[in-house]
Amino acid sequence: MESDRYNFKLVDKKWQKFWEQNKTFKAEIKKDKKKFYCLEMFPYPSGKIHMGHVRNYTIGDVLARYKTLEGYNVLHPMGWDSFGMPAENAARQNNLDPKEWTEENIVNMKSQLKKLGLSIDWDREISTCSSNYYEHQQKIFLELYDKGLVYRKENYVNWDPIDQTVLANEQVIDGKGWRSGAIVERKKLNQWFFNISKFSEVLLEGLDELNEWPNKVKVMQKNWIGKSFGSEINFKIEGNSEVENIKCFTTRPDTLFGISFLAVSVDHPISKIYEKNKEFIKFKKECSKTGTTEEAISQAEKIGFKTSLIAINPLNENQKVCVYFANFVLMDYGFGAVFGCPAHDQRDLDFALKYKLDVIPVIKPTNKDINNKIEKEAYTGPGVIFNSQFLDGLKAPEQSIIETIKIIEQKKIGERRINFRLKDWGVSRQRYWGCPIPIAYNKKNDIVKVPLEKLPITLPKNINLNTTGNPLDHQKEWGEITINGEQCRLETDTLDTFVDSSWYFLRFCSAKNTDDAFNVDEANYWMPVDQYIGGVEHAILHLLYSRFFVRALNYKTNKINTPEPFKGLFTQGMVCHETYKDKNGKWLSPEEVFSKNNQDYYLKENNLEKITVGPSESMSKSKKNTINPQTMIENYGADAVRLFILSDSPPEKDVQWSDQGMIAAYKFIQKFWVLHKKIKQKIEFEKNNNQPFVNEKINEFTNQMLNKINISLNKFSYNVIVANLHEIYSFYNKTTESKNVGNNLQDNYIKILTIMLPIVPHISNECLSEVTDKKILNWPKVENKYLKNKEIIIVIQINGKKRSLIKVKADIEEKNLIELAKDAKEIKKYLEEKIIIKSIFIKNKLINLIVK
Ligand code: ANZ
Repeated sequence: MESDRYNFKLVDKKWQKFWEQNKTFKAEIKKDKKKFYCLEMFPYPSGKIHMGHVRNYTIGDVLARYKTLEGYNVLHPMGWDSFGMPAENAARQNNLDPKEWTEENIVNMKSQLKKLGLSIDWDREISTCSSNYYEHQQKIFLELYDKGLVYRKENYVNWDPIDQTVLANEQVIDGKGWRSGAIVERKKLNQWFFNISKFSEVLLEGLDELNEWPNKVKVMQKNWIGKSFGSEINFKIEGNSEVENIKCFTTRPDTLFGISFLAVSVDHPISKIYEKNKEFIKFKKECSKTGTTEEAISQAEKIGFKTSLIAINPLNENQKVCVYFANFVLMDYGFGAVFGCPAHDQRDLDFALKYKLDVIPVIKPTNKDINNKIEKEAYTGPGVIFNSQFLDGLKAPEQSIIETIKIIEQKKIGERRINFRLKDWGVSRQRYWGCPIPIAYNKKNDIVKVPLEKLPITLPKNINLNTTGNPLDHQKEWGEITINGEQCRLETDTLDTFVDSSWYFLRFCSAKNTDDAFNVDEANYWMPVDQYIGGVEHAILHLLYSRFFVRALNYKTNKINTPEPFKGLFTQGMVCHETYKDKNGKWLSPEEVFSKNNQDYYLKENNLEKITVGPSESMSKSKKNTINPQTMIENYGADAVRLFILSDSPPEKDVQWSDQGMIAAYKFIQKFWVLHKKIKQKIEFEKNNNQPFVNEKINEFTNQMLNKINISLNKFSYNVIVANLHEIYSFYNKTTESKNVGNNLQDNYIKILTIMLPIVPHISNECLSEVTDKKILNWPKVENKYLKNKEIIIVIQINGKKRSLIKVKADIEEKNLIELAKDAKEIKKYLEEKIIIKSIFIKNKLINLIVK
């Protein structure tokens, strides 16, 4: 190694090789040690790492390295969420094999991640598209099927009639297929489902235990599970002998006297009566343009189809209303039917205004300033019930809902009911590049489980992906399977990739196990994940599915000791960059533009053309505002990139990419190397110093710094630690200016380098190797005696007599101490109607207040 110039390329390579060859980060069960399982989000192998990965994995790496130094037995694994649409699309466009494309990407991304110097146990690497992984997933599927947690049912899907495929809700744009542009149809298809709704209540209750999760994520999950308390109400129907009753679910039974219509979903069983009605068929088609998400439905214009049926208010037989089919009523919530109370529900009001139906207010606002008259806005606030016969006078909602339900139950026209919004998870995808579902159908079309010895069902190779619909439907030979002597056809749907990521954290515990998905003892040693780190975009689906999966695996056969897979969750912010557009509004990448003054930007290839600079936004390929991590690592070294990505913003907030910031981080590393050389010389000098002395200032600074960094590490305030590194530099730089520094320099410097290790591991290791022979380093312990801010006890005297003792921060100033003394219970009585005329203060010991 060159001695005076810091060559990050050599240093980075040296340490990365060292870590790899010595398998430094290999995790093994050590029962005598406390374990720590650190996990970051499962990357999709798109080909190149992006800055979001750099930030996510650097944050996780700091923690994993810190915990290792603290003496924990750390598991810090990495794998690839490698099934999914992009591989299939890329393969289709470029006539490639999705497997080859994916595997090549994995090789690239892995080498990029290694260059960041992550403390990963690569021996546990997994990839979901490998049959070593999905074989176990197929077994799990069958296990859940046997437990009754997997079923097949007909369900409505978005159907693209040109591509002959099911589209996810996000793939339907303005009612059209994103690729074909065809008008999307609602089609009933047989689909596979996981019975997640069975766990609604426990998934909701479990959130209370997750006290190391951000509250916002818990709120999002809570809303997604959506527990509603209300009542079912049975309405008698007139007008058609085939329909006697319609049941509705309501959270506001207390508004029943405000009813002006009853609405049902177009898929409600009563739609049978209208099956052949041309107008109804047209209406149903119109409704199918809305898409199937609740959001899409709530935003769409409310439309209805009036039937000849009449519903009777069960609390007031004289009140009769028309029954409509309406596009805003979902079939898979409650009973697929609602009673409309336009005065107190906005959707109902929109509908009533359109079809000129009555608006009958039944809640009088308690706040007199609010107008009782309903025009364009429904009143949903508190009040008192009126216009409602025997319910009049009840306080809404706290009294009125409960009281109305009691009456409904007495009259036997309905009963209380809890509903959950959470729906069963549809896992069927009509795609090639996913985990095959281990199910077949016999000639009678019965479901037949593929026997375990025939697993894994692997995907056929070298097939034509440029087909309409699911490519697997065209693989006749692949689809043939004999089960128990019977000719069967394999299921051609593959599993949603969210299934792959719902149990990968268990697989990491036993990544090499060939017999089982995971070994129960190993899972119970490592689980739960102590700290999970990732983007907030996974707040609902991925995290909820994983929470469901552990419960489903434990269902009937308790295996895993903890039902919650992720004990701590940290959601990091985005990496943002300014956006640039040329005069035609075309996005430009940062590499295509330049600036002389950081204000005006020009096109590089033609420096006359001024560029429009847009706001800083989260880096995305579509806006071309990305920075390639690999280039940065090559230009500035891994430590500088890590340092920069952690600086400026707390990890939970967005961080702005800036070239100056990147350069500053690079300069810091270089500067530190120069300091290191100086310190090294001083250490040598002190060894031969015949007038040795202990420099207390170094002890004090180092211990205080260590204490601060400990606090920041435990709060994820990594940006503060980066600022602390600058303080460390300044202090040590100044201290080493004196001729005699103190013979405690070496010990303290080793401590400093050790606490820098998690953030900038390459340079810290290199410096450490030059000042110590120790191979195993431990996180240094704070020596409390050097902490200024430790708490001390101070005597309070009044007119020279000891009256109380108070605990305060060391080095408290006189005026602050007087204020605290005045507030102390035992002192107050001596100060009543007195004034303090003088105080005698002995720092960190005593204060004597002279009063008159
Ligand atoms: C009458 C009523 C009056 C309602 C009122 C609200 C306010 P949450 O809280 O989300 O559970 N609803 C019931 N089933 C429905 C379905 N299948 N599709 C669409 N809407 C449905 O919402 C419960 C409310 O959503 C229920 O209470 C019902 O409207 C509607 F002043 O009943 B309500």
